[in-house]
Amino acid sequence: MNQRIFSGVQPTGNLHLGNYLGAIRNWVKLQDDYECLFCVVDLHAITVWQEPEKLRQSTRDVAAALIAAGVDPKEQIIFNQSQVPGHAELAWIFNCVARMGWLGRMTQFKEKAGKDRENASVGLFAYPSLMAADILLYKGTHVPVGEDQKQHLELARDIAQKFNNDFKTETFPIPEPLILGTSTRVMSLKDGTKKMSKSDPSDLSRINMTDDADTIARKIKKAKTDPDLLPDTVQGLDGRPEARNLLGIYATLAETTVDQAVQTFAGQQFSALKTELSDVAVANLAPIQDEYRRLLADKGHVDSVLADGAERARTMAEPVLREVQDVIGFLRVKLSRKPT
Ligand code: AQP
Repeated sequence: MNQRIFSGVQPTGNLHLGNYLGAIRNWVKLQDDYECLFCVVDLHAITVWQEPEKLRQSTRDVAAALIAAGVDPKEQIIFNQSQVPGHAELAWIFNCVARMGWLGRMTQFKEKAGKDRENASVGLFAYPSLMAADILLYKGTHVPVGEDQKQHLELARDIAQKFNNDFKTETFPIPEPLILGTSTRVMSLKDGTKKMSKSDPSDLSRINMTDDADTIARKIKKAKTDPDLLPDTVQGLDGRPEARNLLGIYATLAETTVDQAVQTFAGQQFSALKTELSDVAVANLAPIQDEYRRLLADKGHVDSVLADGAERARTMAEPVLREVQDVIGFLRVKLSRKPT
């Protein structure tokens, strides 16, 4: 069987350097070795409130950013999740396979729902069932996951296994995590212990993929530091989350190791690192931004890429859904009218 990857990104706002270095940049590399589905996961996004017009725009923006970063929409499939109804359909079936206790243990739900759990959407609770459906709808064999998504992938594996056991079938592969050595966890510029996030209320906490050179330089200049000079060993970064974060981002962008970056800036002030970091961030992002603007200016282009992707994804999903329906015992009736 082909090795098939499913990856998703939520259209919940501006993509930032964390999304790029932690995910998108790696996806671009994966397309050489795997058959990939890259999905703008709008069904996941609505587990918390989204303004309809912004959601539509963010969906286009995220798709454009993926293409601008180097995902090839002809070779791979780029689509938005809501346009392939099989995701929601299989997620429902998986809601009936997953156990309350399994979902109740998910730390992301606890974090995102916070103290106001009673007020969280049912969708936020059931989010991991949808994530399992995203992968298994295409019999995905591998999922590139960051630390924060490991628990959800475990759950997807448990769901696949329970489905296969309950129905005595081998319908679903048990998807494997693809831990990428190159992936980086990028932390907030305002707090080195919190991850850089689209939903952080402070725009100064993140570098958006669309920030211009001046904005990038200003945000890095304002980034939180500590009063000491930069250390001369990696061990010297212990207990210094901001220094670790800035050096980590620098190392990833400059395609070097953290060890090497520490050597480069040993004993220097943060300002020296910040200047270099701004330059390397701009050098990495500028070509992507040019292409991104060009794609969005070409009215209708991104929508046509998404339409093509959705059609191809539907074609792949249909036989899997039919197989699942047969296994479960749903009576499949012949429709005289083609569904839209
Ligand atoms: N700070 C980060 N460092 C490294 N990787 C990150 N990712 C997100 N933030 C960082 C990775 O980006 C991919 C897409 O993420 P997502 O948009 O689906 O959701 P998220 O992880 O919840 O990202 P945000 O920015 O924190 O969004 P909000 O604020 O809406 O929740 C994933 O592979 C993720 O690991």
